[in-house]
Amino acid sequence: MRPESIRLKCKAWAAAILIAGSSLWSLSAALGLSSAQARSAAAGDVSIVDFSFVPAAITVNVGSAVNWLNVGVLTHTTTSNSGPWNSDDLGPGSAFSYTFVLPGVYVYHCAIHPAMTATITALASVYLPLTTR
Ligand SMILES: [Cu+2]
Repeated sequence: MRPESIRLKCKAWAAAILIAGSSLWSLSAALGLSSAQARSAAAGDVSIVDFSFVPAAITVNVGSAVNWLNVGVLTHTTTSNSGPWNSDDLGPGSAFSYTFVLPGVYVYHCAIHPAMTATITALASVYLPLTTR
């Protein structure tokens, strides 16, 4: 075999490996996005500790409920700044749940302690169709 044809074969293999590598990268990027969404959909729980919501910022998918549980010793509320929900008073051990129907960034607070604020981001559902070409 002439050295010229060996060199051409190497180039062809290098190109094939490059193409295979980049498709694998796109596939894992797509799968990475789906698993991030699965995690965020499950992260719908907020603890009301005295004087803070923990975590202070969470992301859920539209259609998911967020569950607040007052684990502190004082009474608090979870009250949306823009109106969709208001728990009224939640004594120690009380819980409240709200299901997000519209995407958006929702800021909320405690009506008793207005300095307690937090944010929920509700994402529209995203479908990643798998196609065969
Ligand atoms: Cu409070």
